[in-house]
Amino acid sequence: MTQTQFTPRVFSGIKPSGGLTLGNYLGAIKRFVGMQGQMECVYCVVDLHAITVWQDPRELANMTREVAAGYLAAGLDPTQSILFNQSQVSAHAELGWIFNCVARVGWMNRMTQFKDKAGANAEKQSLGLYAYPSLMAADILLYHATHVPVGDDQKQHVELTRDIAAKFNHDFGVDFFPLTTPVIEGPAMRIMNLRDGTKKMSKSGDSDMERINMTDDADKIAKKFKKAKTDPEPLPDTLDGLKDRPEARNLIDIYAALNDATAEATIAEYAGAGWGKFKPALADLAVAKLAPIADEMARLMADPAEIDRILGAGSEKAREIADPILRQTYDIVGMLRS
Ligand code: AQP
Repeated sequence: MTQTQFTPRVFSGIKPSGGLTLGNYLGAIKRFVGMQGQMECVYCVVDLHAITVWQDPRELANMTREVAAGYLAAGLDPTQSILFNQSQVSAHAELGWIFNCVARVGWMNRMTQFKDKAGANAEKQSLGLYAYPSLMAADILLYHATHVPVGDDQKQHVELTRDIAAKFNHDFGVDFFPLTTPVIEGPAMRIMNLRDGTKKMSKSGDSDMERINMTDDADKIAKKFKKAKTDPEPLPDTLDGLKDRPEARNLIDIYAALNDATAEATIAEYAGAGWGKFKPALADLAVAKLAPIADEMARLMADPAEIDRILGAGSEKAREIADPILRQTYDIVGMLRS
């Protein structure tokens, strides 16, 4: 069956589970801002996802504001895009429940992120952490979003979103939810940990030295890149030469993404250079790009009431799209509404 043409719309989100990292910036925020103006964009601070692992209630609201400040400081315009936090739009949780009843346990068992995060302690994890991909499907499909820009780590979850949409449409004999396209492109789709190039850079990683935070100052950024794990070899002249050098490849990808260049052009520019030349150049570039954003985040965070106002206004706009889609979903499923 060919699908209805859905109006192009972007949805994506970031969880307020810690300070924003360079991975969040390059893999998500910078690209979200780049899509603004191309089609309608809905961007969310997904606080319901954050509590799938323990969050201190005294910190959560502030972390939510900080993620919002990161979006705004990087160039997101709340008059052009919808910016809000998930828990202010209850339709997310409601559609999430419907999708818990559509998704199959076998599908969830295949989600590699749960296995990575839960490790040997799966039995002790929250049910929310296990089920979160179906809430993520609800986040996306509640807006009939056609495009979802994400980092590579979220690809499997967007594919699951398509499976949930297809099963819902099939089970109820409708053509109601779009088959969303994941938008995963550019050199920064998986920024790796600075101390171990085989692990993703994460907000909640053990050591602060393994990540660049969006709020790090110039000294910290320089120190972290200086201490970043590398190998004794100079840079080769093509990307093929970086095949078994994950840490080196990661630093090239970071440079390329910050510089709006390709990894190929970056390796050609630094062919033959040693780390003594490349790392300071990378640190200077990162400071030049991140410092103005960090300054703007600090300015915004000094006025939390204004951030709350922006998120409140964004939530109203989000509800205008989400509520009718939820109501139609209830009708399709057969829920009685008096
Ligand atoms: N290292 C990364 N490289 C590229 N993209 C990344 N993203 C996250 N880390 C990287 C992208 O940022 C968006 C928001 O992700 P999230 O914070 O909601 O969830 P996450 O991927 O689980 O992020 P973290 O930093 O690893 O959080 P914690 O440690 O709390 O679990 C997504 O588009 C993601 O792809």
